[in-house]
Amino acid sequence: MSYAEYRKKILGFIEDHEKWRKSTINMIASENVTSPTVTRAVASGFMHKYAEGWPRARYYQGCKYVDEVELLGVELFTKLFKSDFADLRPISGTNANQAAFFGLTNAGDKAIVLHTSHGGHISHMPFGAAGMRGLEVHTWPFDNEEFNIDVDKAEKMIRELEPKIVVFGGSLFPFPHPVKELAPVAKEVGAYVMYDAAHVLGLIAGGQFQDPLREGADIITASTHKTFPGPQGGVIIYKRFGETEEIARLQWAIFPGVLSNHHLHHMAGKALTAAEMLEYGEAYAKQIVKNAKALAEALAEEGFKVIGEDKGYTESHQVIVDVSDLHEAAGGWAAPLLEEAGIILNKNLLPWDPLEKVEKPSGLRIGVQEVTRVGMKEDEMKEIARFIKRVLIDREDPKKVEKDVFYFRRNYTRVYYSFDYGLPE
Ligand code: DSN
Repeated sequence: MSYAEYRKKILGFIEDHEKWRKSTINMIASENVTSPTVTRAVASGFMHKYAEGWPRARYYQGCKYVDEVELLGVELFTKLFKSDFADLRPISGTNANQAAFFGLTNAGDKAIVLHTSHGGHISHMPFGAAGMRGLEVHTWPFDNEEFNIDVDKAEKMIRELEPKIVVFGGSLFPFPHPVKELAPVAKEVGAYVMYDAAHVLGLIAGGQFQDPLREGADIITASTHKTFPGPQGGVIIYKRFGETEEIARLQWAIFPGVLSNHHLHHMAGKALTAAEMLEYGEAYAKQIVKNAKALAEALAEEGFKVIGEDKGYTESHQVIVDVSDLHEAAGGWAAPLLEEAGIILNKNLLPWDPLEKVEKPSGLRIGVQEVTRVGMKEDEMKEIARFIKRVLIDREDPKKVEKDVFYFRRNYTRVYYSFDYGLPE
């Protein structure tokens, strides 16, 4: 193949991907779509620039416009999250977590985090960023019935272990974590309280989940592309949580600790997304939660075992379904079959699954933040539940369902809750 043919092929795959994504129902709980405005920022000349360091105190020349954007971005984020500071430099959620662990702890310190099998993120684990920092990682006691951290046992654990840091938040996250109950206990033993808001940052921005900084968290780390509908990236948001030296140490951990140059085009995209969320975030987050509840109810009516019935199924963007009764390979069977039908979501371990079931876990994790952003509401959630039933319960040919998904999906071509298109009707 000539290099020109490589070019043609690569550009062709990108086009195919974009066309395909617009013809499918994307329900990966950790993804979203950016508005045309934000997409423009990411495809801008900011991608060709080095900055390093703080606005107006850079290690590189030529940053006069970049600096203005970053300062506006910091202003928008601190307003949105009512924080004292926001650092837009981390290039991913994991990068933000890495910086937080290096900035707040020393090797050998103890941490309490949510286990991945209970929905925690890999970067919190011994084999992830926390382990790379050399932390002694302990995991929160988990109440399967409540689908949440067990507060009484956790309180005891904090007092016994006296950790240096406790971490809330995770990837399977239907209900708010008990921050206001446990943060005071963590403070008693001198621990930092970190909240990984990667999944729920947009819900927090819209005032529809919990408010970690008001509930006792010192620092929020997050990615910027899930319910917060920005470009891929990370952010660290905090109040003045300690002495100037402690804050300086965190800032040092971000730069030059875990990154040199941040991605300036993504930084600009994050800044613009924060403006979108200040304008439309409340409406967006409200509709996400309404849609998640509507989808959960519709799936339960169609005969699925949806987690959390006695608690209203979910308070976030996530709906969790146990499909272990439907097939021996459970989620490992259901997720690829749904992909054939144009419905894209993840298989997921449920808290009671043994780790060996990682390829055939009991659960499906379904996120409604993207379908909400393209303008879908409660009625469309019922339609999506019917598509899922046709594939997984009625065992219809997924290719037949895919055709109907295609015709359904093509009505949703705009990215709402944005300055480009405003609110959906
Ligand atoms: N693990 C990813 C997810 O929740 O999908 C995020 O890093």
